[in-house]
Amino acid sequence: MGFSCGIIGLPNVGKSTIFNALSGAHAAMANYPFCTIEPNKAVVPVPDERLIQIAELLKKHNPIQTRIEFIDVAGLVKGAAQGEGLGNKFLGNIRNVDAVAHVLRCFHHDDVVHVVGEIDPVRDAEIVNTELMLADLEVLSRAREKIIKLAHSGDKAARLKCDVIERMMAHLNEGKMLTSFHISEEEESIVREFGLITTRPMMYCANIGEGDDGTEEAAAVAELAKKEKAACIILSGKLEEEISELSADEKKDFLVSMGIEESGLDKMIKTAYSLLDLITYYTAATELQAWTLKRGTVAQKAAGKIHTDFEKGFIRAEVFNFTDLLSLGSEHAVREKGLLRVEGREYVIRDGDIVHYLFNV
Ligand SMILES: Nc1nc2c(ncn2[C@@H]2O[C@H](COP(=O)(O)OP(=O)(O)O)[C@@H](O)[C@H]2O)c(=O)[nH]1
Ligand SMILES: [Mg+2]
Repeated sequence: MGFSCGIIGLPNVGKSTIFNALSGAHAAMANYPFCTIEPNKAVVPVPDERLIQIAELLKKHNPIQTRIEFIDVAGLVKGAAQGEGLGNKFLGNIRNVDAVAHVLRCFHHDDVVHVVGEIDPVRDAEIVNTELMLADLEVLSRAREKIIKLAHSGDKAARLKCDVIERMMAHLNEGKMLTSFHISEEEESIVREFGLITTRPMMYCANIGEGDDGTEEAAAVAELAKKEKAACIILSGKLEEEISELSADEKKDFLVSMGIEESGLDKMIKTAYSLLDLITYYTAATELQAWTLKRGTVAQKAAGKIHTDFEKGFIRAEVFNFTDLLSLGSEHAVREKGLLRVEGREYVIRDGDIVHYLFNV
């Protein structure tokens, strides 16, 4: 399965509105082989200007974008960490995502009740983040209980584990999320097994209204994000919902008329992508298609993500990069210049590579 981003936040902040815009925009994509899996899950194509340029240069029609999954995670309320309300379900859902988009309400609207009171996104962020940290503390304290005896008896592995657990708990008790907790590579595998929520990279999504409604609040969110070194985007869920109903051409015209280059949603998708440290590369043997990889993936593994046969029978990969294609204008010119390379199974695929796999069947 691909990479996923969970949309979280207090009730009535605009999560579902943003989610609907994301899945609506997806429904409008004609050449798109995947569909919505569940009502709260949407597989969204990643906007990719390079893909459009490659399609032109290689004369390929209907290129296929790579995709990322968004999940509308319902049910976060105060007390979720104690399993209140839909708490447990919520925590279960969020443990399965790779990154988190934390929606904060900045828009004012008397008809839409705020569950806590006045519009104050920074306070809201604190409420939600506290729940997430409590949930992690809960998991860690249970894990600690399980192994503390063994650790005290001198078991080396248990002691190491216990030590990491205690340091993470201390970190959380200082009110800091685990994204800012530094761990060694050795400890990383220990940490992974707990499915901790606040280790997930997070972006804040300041949801503003129309005109200048909420811009002041959004500025406060941006400030908070800067302090926490978190990513931050500003968008209007309502507006994005309207944009998502437009055709590609209408959307372009609309954005130009607004004086903006890309929609908030496109920014959100790209930000989720960059949070996960993903790269995009391309295959063009038959269809032109973009693929997502975790940075650092080697060619043989990458091939296996397309088809297991590609991995098993891997011989070599012919590789050139988008930048060379763009500057030279054609694959032919790239070959002439000797910039098409033959690489082996250990080659680390780079962002923008265009790869042709050769394999035995
Ligand atoms: N005015 C305005 N209302 C919004 C905006 N985003 C969401 N809403 C409204 O806020 C209410 C709650 O939105 P929803 O997406 O269901 O929130 P959720 O509970 O976080 O999923 C709905 O009535 C939306 O129409 C916005 O940007 N501006
Ligand atoms: Mg909702």
